[in-house]
Amino acid sequence: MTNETIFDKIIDRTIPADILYEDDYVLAFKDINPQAPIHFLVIPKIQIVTANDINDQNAELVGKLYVAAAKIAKQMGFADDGYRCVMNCNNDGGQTVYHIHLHVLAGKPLGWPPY
Ligand code: DGP
Repeated sequence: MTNETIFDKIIDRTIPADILYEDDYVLAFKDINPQAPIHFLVIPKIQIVTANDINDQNAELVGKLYVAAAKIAKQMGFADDGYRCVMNCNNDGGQTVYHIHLHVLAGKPLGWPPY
């Protein structure tokens, strides 16, 4: 599956998003349906469909999602309080957009387990 998703439209600015960070490789923007006081997504600018498609060739790019999350956490001032990074995979994981994205949730103590 390599169909375009809504995230391609956010990358090319066809639809608006509240963008927090961008570099040559990744884009970060606020989640439209926040599940915590701070909730944004970090996505690669090229489509990787699910976590199952992460491999040795794209591992460095996937690592950049975490690098961006850490940079933003420091810039926004919640790095020391803490945060959660989640990547949902396929149906049981709750994935609805088939372009991998790191959810970054913060702003309060988060519950565990997440169900
Ligand atoms: P997931 O269920 O893990 O695939 O998460 C998809 C997330 O994407 C979900 O939390 C809502 C968010 N989302 C879906 N469509 C849009 C959109 O058009 N704009 C923004 N900002 N977020 C979106």
